[in-house]
Amino acid sequence: MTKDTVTYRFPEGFWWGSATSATQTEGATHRDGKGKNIWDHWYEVEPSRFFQGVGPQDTSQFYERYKEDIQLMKEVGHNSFRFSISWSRLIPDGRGEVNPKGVEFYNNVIDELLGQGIEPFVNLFHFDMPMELQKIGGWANREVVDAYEAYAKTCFERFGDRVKKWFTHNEPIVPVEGGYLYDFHYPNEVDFEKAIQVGYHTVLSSAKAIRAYKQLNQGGKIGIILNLTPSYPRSNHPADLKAAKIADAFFNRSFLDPSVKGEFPEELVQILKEEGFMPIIEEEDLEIIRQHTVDLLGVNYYQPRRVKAKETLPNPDAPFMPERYFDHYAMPGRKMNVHRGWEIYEKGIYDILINLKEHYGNIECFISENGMGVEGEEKFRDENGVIHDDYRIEFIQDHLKWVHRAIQEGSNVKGYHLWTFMDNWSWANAYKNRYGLVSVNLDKNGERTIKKSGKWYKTLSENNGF
Ligand code: BGP
Repeated sequence: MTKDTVTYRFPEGFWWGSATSATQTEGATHRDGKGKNIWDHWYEVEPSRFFQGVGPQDTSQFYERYKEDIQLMKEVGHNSFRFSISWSRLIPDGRGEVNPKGVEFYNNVIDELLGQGIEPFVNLFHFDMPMELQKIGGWANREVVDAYEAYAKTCFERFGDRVKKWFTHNEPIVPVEGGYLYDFHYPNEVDFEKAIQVGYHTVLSSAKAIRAYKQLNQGGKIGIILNLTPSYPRSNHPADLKAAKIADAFFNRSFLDPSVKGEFPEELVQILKEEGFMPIIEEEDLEIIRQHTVDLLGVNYYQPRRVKAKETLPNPDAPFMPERYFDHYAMPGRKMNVHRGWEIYEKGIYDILINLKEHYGNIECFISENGMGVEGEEKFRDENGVIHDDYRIEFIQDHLKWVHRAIQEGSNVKGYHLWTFMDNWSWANAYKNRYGLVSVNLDKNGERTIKKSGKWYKTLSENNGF
């Protein structure tokens, strides 16, 4: 591909890169003073919940191999890269003493990235509550909001001279869903009332971190990363439309509205009031949330949400769930990522961007995750060790075409980060599905090899399009 053959060209300075998280890549879970987080703990008490019994200590060894990995990032054309700081590596008990080895590690990573011309995008919380704080209730306890604010401040003070793009949370709704509604994260509770309090405290913590950042005047930007799942009604029937609207309020606007507009969606507040689930809110909270909205929004997009009106009356004795107001359904004949069980609907990415343009003041944003997890990629490895993942290239292109179109129509989208740079450990799914541009061969002590998609990604970034 030469510059002349580029059909989809992106604006000058577009951010090309990928995203990872600490728990999914670092390993070294018990080394150099790191404290335990909920993943270390959950694995200790219930290893059978993890695919093939593989836990977070066996991730891709980024802690030891970060130099080699950052070199590879350069080779696959990254000009930016998002990682998260492990709260329990930096502050082992979640509050109190800072771990000098943790500071040293993140300093090294940041300096190495900058030395390679790759801008660090740093996220403060990616599902990894320090265990000492989980013991007092995690996000359900307001004290944890204060602990998080202090942790965020520590990060800005230590690293903010070089890091100019900060994110308070990644997909804050996921710990709510996983930990307090649908049982796929520790502490595995099913408790709607607590889920709402947890979600509310997370929103508040984000606003407080933004406030702390602005007070330091470090001249960078701070945002949040949200997984947005556009909510499509089955039909134009008013009952289906209403169902989709409520699902949107629960799963998208619950975090999007306070983060960008500084207020919670009225539809959601109404339901919580009617059902008696309003969280405990202290006097000055709503003003803090109103005043400290994000500069920049990260959008993670994997799949749409197909919604229809409920066809049967909800069982009044079942625990309260958002699904009391709607049902999900799978649209027959849709393209699927069969490995993950997710519908592939490329236009969803465009619909999100246009919605942000039209209803959220065209906030500056970027695609902070999008990607394809595939099981059994080893069978595509050739004799030189390269995995031929043409489906991944196609997946990225198909989404980028819609991003490109949104730009033509005035979207303020500044970049695209793939999930993910190298194959990593994916929570309870461990190494089941591979997402990387670079493969990690577990049979060869984690040997890295750039996949076909990684080589293609380099040309994408060099040509600023395809
Ligand atoms: C997002 C998370 C990532 C990552 C990705 C892929 O929700 O931010 O941490 O894991 O999804 O999903 P999974 O690993 O569940 O296949």
